[in-house]
Amino acid sequence: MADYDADATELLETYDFLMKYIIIGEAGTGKSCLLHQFTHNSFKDHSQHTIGVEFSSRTVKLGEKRIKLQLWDTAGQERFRSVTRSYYRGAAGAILVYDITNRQSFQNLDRWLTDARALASSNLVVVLVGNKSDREDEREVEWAEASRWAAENNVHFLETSSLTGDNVEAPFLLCARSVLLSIESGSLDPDKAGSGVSYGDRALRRVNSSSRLSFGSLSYGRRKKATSKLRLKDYVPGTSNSKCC
Ligand SMILES: Nc1nc2c(ncn2[C@@H]2O[C@H](COP(=O)(O)OP(=O)(O)O)[C@@H](O)[C@H]2O)c(=O)[nH]1
Ligand SMILES: [Mg+2]
Repeated sequence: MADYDADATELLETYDFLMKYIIIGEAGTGKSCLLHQFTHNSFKDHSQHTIGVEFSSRTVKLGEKRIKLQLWDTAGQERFRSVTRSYYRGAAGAILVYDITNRQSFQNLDRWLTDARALASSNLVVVLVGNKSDREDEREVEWAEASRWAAENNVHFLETSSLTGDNVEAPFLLCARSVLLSIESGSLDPDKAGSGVSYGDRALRRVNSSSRLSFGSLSYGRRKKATSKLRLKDYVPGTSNSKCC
């Protein structure tokens, strides 16, 4: 009975956009725990090494838009690289994770970013995440240094703790917001194959029932140039604990 109810909910779920994200970075940085916090709202105890790639999803709301995120959690170990890289294709967003208590996981970021940019969507939005912010005493990578690297490489940056749940929603929402802004500005077309984002059934239903419709400042049928910012009243980055550029 419980399964039946779950299926019914899934069938009724509607969304405006579907976005593909990859979660990448060295093994042990907390990628699987970060995803688990985001999708289950709890810390994943006894997290095992990810074998190849694992899939999960969550629908979020940004302003009036519902966005279904397809989340591909990849193994960080070298032996899985060729498998995991094949999942990069067509990703709209990449959550690039390092461990603030492990300098090596930060030093290897260049390689991860190069791979992602080479293989994913050409409009790929990257959010750098310094995880394990709860272990301040063991910190090996300063916030300022990571922030500089992020600015030099044109990626967003923030710190999180998958253990306490601090800031874990921010990277996913920040990424979705950037992708939406790219759509709004016309630089990303969801109808184009490989863009990593597509219109959801909610959008299609609205298109069918109206010749001209609009999602806030995003309009369909006829693409108009953006004149106003998306209204993102449900997400306010830069709360007391969020460090984000
Ligand atoms: N203190 C602390 N430990 C964490 C955090 N996130 C993950 N861990 C631990 O780090 C280890 C690796 O986590 P996991 O999610 O499997 O890393 P992955 O290989 O990147 O997927 C596990 O022992 C987790 O319990 C965090 O935010 N804080
Ligand atoms: Mg993992």
